[in-house]
Amino acid sequence: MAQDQTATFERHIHEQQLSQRSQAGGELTWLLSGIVLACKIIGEQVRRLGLTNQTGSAGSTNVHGEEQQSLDIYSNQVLLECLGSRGNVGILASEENEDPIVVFDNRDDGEYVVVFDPLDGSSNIDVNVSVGTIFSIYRRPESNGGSTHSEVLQPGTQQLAAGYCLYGSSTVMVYTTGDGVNGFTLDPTIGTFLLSHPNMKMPARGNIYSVNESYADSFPPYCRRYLHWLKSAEDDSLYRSRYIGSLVADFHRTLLKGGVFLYPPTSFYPEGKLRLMYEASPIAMLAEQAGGIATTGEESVLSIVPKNLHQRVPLFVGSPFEMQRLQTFIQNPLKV
Ligand code: P6P
Repeated sequence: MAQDQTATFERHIHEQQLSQRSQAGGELTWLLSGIVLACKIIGEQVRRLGLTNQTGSAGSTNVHGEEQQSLDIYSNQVLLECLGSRGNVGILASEENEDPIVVFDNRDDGEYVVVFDPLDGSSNIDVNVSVGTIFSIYRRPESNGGSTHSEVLQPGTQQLAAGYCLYGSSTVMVYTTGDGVNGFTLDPTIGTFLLSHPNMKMPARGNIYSVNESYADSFPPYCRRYLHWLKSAEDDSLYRSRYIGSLVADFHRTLLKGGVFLYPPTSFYPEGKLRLMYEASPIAMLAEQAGGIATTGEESVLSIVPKNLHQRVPLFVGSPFEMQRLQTFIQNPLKV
């Protein structure tokens, strides 16, 4: 099928804004185009990593005590610059920065809050494994006299848009503004994201489960029993295991193929490892917009009001069949 080179990401956003008759007008479109620009720049560096001086550790640690890769810092700077210069972003909050960054004090100028993980999975970058940028966009609340943090700490249900850019065998941008999920593949010959995955829907059931089984002994009992069910052939639905260790890549496969991705509580991460605001919430919005389900095992991810910017949560996300089966193990931990 000859690719329609006019089916660009920018055109799609514009048409969605028109169809949603959202008050945002072109503002959200302009903001999202800033994310597209940043991801193109980051993607170019990812593609050339072995040829640049961006490989390896930056010799520093981030707010989580995790070793920062040089490309983490570079990617963060690119997003701060591309979004900070859009003129309509009030606050930027990044996995790489301890506190949110106020771009405009005056709310009339910066009506949006953007939360992002500039390069998720970057510990894999030196071995050429797919990594990604994850973003989430909120409206900046009216002045409530509270702190900047209070303006950022909104539940996932308040997201205006969410998405990721996966730097994999191809560079794919997947996003939602609450009206379905669409995917775009970067055509490097023209430097443009073109519509390649219209109206993405997660299969009702899959045959892949994705979890780091090295921690299985410390998973909660319901989770160990669920894992046993996944691994025991039942009504011919033998599940295969796939785990990349890069959330964007593991979720993208789950979105396309169905099944389940899980990062349960462990002894090392009793609250779960993944961060609510810039990993779990945007992924949960995408999953639910595509017909999937996303929970912490106890509650819907999107309903959680964050306590702090870097709050961690467990994440179970996948097809309705596998997620409803998980629920039976949670509700009857000793019976199934
Ligand atoms: P583990 C990457 O560091 C990340 O935050 C996610 O992208 C990924 O899903 C998870 O951690 C992998 O964690 O403990 O399996 O290495």
